[in-house]
Order: sequence, then structure tokens, then C-alpha cells
Amino acid sequence: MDFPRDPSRRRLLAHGAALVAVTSGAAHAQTSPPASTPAVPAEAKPFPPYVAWKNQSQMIQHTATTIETKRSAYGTSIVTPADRLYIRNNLPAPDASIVNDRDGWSMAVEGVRSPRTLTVRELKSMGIETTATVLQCSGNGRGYFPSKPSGTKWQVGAAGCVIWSGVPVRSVVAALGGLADGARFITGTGGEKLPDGIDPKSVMVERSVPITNLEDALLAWEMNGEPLPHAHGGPLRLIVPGYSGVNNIKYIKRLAFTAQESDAAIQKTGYRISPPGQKHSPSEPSVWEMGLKSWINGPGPDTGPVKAGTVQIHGVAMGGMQAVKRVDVSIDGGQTWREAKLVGPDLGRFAWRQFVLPVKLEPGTYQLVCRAQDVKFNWQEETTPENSGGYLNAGWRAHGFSVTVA
Ligand SMILES: Nc1nc2c(c(=O)[nH]1)N[C@H]1C(S)=C(S)[C@@H](COP(=O)(O)O)O[C@H]1N2
Ligand SMILES: [Mo]
Repeated sequence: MDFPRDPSRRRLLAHGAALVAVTSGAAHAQTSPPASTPAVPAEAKPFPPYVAWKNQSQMIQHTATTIETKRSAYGTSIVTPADRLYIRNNLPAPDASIVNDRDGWSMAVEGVRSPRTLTVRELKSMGIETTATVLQCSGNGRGYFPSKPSGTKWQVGAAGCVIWSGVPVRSVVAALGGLADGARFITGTGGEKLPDGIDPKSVMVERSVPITNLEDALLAWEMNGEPLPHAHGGPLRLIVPGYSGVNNIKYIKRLAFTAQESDAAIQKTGYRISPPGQKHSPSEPSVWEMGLKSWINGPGPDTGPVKAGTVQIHGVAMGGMQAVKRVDVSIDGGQTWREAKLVGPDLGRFAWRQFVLPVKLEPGTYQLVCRAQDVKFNWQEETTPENSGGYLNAGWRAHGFSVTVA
């Protein structure tokens, strides 16, 4: 079939990514022997200052604002460490000085009975909850769509499983007297400084999600047990569990309960599921809920040749809005399947699950794929239909790859 099972296509993808930022990085990865901690090629472009603290050897830099986690860097312990979690900014990040006084950061709340501006200090008095979610860019997997839609050619790495701590949005609403009449959407606005001389609506990061998310949405100030890094939206970020990355507004400065969706371009004409090759229109479905998806992390296409013997095939599986029930693995491109074991603690329906299947492999070449099933008995789709933005690719076949066992 015409999917990237063919290793030559994968190489092309790797080169495409490399051309943007690291030039000879991909060539290096192909020709050098496998190493448990791949070195950063000397020629690699250094990370920009706002993410200079990240572990560059574990990431792929597409541009200064699009940096993904290597497949081999996910590890096997569920939570994605901050130093290798992907980065995506639609606008340049605000100055890092905004985290100098975290508790003093303020956010306007509108569309409640008693609208007010609240500081993080005040929010911290309104409640605390902790939730684990998959944070995943809407375009994760775009690089695996055969038609190569424009946009960052993310592979699997524009995603991570992250633990957030903060105040539930519903507690804030309750503290401010409840929702105003007619509230149908939760609208969050990012705290970036907008460039001068441009219509703010054309660039601002402002997204609306249905009010049904009031139950699970969180205003987070901590990530993985530490103050929320500035690069990931500190001092304060809106988390909408189960919704794709763009709906999780960093450095949030306004939270509004609105009758209509935002008229910012990023909501109106951006992030819509449109027919291939066509411009987005506001009548098309917005990129909101994530789908059922899984992929194998090890052995992986970036871990080098595998030694014959028992191999622990492992990866991650997420259900979008539902918990994952089961994952099957195939070593022959989907002709035969075996059920993997879910391992590690269950961090709730919005987190991902790790899975593992021990398989004895003789020397040869194997096509590794996996597919997940959710608690409602849906199976992960084999192929995600193309859409012009290259969004929400969850097709199991496209996320497979071949490994050589020596
Ligand atoms: N304020 C603001 N929030 C934002 C963005 C942004 O550019 N500005 N980008 C969105 C997109 S497209 C994604 S995928 C995620 C990326 O989150 P991360 O950089 O913490 O990984 O943030 C989302 N929230
Ligand atoms: Mo994104």
C-alpha cells in the first residue's frame, strides 16, 4: 500500500525535517551506530534562548518555534519530562520576565455573574486539582500524510503526557457567582504582545471550546511537579483535557464564557477540518477533540539495528476523550496481531497508557504497527482521511515503520 512503510519515504521525511534546522542531523542519525543517548551533531542549530534549558539531544528542531520530541526519547515511564516536551508557538513567546512574579500574573474573567480580574495568588485560594493529560499538537503526525500538507512535518513527537496542577475552571466560575446567561463557549486568550500594525484578530491566539468542558478544564500553574515553565505557558495555562494542543492557551490573560466562538482568525478560519487543498471555512468542524491513537516508541526507527532475541515492543496509547482499553501489536504490517499488556499506573482517561509486548525476533526485517481500542470498543482507524491542514492524523498504518533485526 502507499503508506510510509517504505523506509525510503521515512528517510525523505527525516531529510525534510533536517533541512529546516539541523541540516546534516538526519544523515548523522542514519550512518552512525546506535547510541542510548544520541549526541547532538556539532553542526546542529542551538535552541533559541527561551528553550535553551531543553535537552537538545532528545529533540528535533524544525524551527525556533516548532521543536518535537524524538520517538526514542519518550522512555517508558508515562510522563514526558519537561526538558524534552515539544514546543509550538504560533506567535513569539512573551518575555520570560512574566514568570518573575508568578503569583502576580492576572487574568480577566468575563461572562460570569461577577466579572473580575484575578491574580494567580487569588486563583490559588479557589481550589486545587491535579490532572494528567496528553498535550498534542493538532498537526502531530502531519508528516505521515502522503500528500504532505503544508505546515510542520511533525512525526510522533508533538505530544507528551503531562501532569498539571491548578484550579478547576468550574471552581473559578462558582467563586464569581456562576455563568452569565447564554454562555456556550469557554474562550481563552494568550498573553502574547501582538505585533504593531497588524489586525490583532489576524494573529492573536484565542480559542473557544464548548462549555461542556467546564467540568474538566483546569487553570494550571504547575507542570510535572514544578512551576509551569514559561515556554509551556507559565505563569498560567488553560488546560482542556482531551482537546488538541492549540486549545490549551499558554500565558492566559483572559478567560471568557461567551455566547459565540471567538472571531479571531485562529478560531474562525484556522484549525478546521477542510477537504484536501482547500482553505478553511468557519462552517467546518473545529479541531477540538483528539482521537484514539497509539504508536510504538521502541524499538524505533531512530534506535538503530535491533539484536535478535526477545524484544520488548513498547509504546503509548491514548483515547482522546475516552480511556484506552487495549492495544494490539503487529510485526507484519497488520496481517496478524497480538494483544499487548498495558503497564504502569492508570493516570486517568486523558493520560496515555504505556503498553508492552515481548516478542522473540529472528534476524530479518519487520514492519511494526500497533492499534488501540477504547473503553467504548472503538478501534483506532487504519487511515485518517487527508485534510488540508494535515490535522489529527491518527492512522495506525502511517505511524508504523520497519526495523531490521540482526
Ligand atoms: N498563548 C498561546 N497558547 C498556545 C499557543 C500559542 O502560540 N500561544 N500554541 C498552541 C499550540 S498550536 C500548541 S500545539 C500548544 C503547544 O504547547 P507547548 O509549546 O507547551 O508544547 O500550545 C497552544 N497554546
Ligand atoms: Mo499545535
